[in-house]
Amino acid sequence: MPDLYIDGSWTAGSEGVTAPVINPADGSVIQEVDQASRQDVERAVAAAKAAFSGGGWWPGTATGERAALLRRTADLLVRDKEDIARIETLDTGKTLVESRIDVDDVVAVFRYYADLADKDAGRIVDTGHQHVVSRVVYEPVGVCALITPWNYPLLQLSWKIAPALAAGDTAIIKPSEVTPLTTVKLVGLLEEAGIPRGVVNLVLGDGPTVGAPLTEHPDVEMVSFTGSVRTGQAIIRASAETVKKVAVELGGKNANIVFADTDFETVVDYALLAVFLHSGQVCSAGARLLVEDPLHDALVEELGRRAERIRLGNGLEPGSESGPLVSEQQLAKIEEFVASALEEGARLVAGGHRPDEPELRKGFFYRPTVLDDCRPDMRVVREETFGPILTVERFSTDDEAIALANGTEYGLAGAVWTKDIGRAHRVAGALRHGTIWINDFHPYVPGAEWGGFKRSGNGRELGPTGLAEYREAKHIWLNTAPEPS
Ligand code: TXE
Repeated sequence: MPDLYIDGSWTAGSEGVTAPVINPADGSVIQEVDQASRQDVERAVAAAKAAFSGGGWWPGTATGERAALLRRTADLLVRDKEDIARIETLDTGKTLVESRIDVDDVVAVFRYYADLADKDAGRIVDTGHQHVVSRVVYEPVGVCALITPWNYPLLQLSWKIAPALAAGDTAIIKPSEVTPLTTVKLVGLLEEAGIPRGVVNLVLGDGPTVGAPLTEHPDVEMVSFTGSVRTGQAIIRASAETVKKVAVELGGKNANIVFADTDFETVVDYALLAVFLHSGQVCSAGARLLVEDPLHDALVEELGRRAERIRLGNGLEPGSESGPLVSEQQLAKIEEFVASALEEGARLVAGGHRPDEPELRKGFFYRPTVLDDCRPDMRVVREETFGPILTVERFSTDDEAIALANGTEYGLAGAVWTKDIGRAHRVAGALRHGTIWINDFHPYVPGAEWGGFKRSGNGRELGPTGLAEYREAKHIWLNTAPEPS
């Protein structure tokens, strides 16, 4: 079956181009997928526009019907969970355990927005006049381009498509060219759930050929993007031409602050999970460990010991604790980051190389790495590595910890570990991050907003704000007793 979905039909690219999708665990080709041309992008935008404005029938659909469609999609995801999780693992390299959690999370996101869709119809505003009814209502924005990355292909898409459909928007989805497979599956499930023709369209391909034309198109009203800062900046610039709404999530350089009074065993487990989940390819990865002086030496030693014991392997194999990096390009980037850190004076505590096992060397694996004696001016500390690298810095006061954690261009997430709850709240209040965990790392719920301060982006996903992004507010003023003036 062809892989593009335009105007309610599965189709190959108009130029007949395909591209291989690579299994990062062994470098093999999983399958070839159809690639969209600029002409296909045009057709997809035209279909989304027609579905939005052709008689206004998709945005005009009863909210309950749109919610029912989201619920049906969630049920289909539950039905196909194992199949989808396996494909996500093949495509991204993450372990099957992680992929199953992703599918569960996606189901929860669809159900959350199904429940929220009809909860807020707007409000009545007090005008000071008895004879005037002033209403604020929410309407869909229009045609939305949803551009997603390769680390959480299915999950990131759900954060965008579920609220967009709940709001009554129509969409063109462009997944990362590196990991398109589960997105194709999800669009198939939306079709099975009964999505009307043209409401959801899927175009596959790279940024310049498929992503950029979407961000430049005058009929696209909004772009929601998750990815790198550099591409995010290009998208914001391109969107400025036609004054589109833009919501971008651009990653982070997240501090995990550990005070000396915290429970040692617990924080070891969580610090490893914080940074090495999905081999560090997580926008909220706890890649920067900040440790209070008295705990520093013991914690670093134990983290190094435990990192060396992490079992790398193909994500489909039950014994694997951590999978490969997503691509050869990411692997090369990580090798370069470690080399630069060592040159700048970091001390290698664990990892710092590709694994020795011949079968792992076929894939894009890299040993979990711990670097001590790091400083805020080092490149490995300043920039998002998006790989299995933990950098360790030390501090001796609360203010120093706060200054270190805030001393980055990013502001997505971070954590504070202490038994002193007053100190935890003080520090959490001072951090310029979109999410703060106290004595935890990584959990999220669909009902709580997600997004970044500073260069981590603008706009929010999830929660009520994640729905509001896909709506316009309209003020309707009704004078019930007009009189000649
Ligand atoms: O990202 P890109 P890449 C960070 C992470 C990673 C780095 C590079 O540090 O190492 O980015 O990854 C599409 N117009 N994050 O190069 O380029 C592209 O096809 C429109 C953090 O893969 O940002 C893909 O669908 N679209 C991040 C998507 O943008 C364009 C997750 C993301 O790709 C485009 C991923 C253009 N001009 C990477 N150029 C996070 N925030 O979690 C590319 N794209």
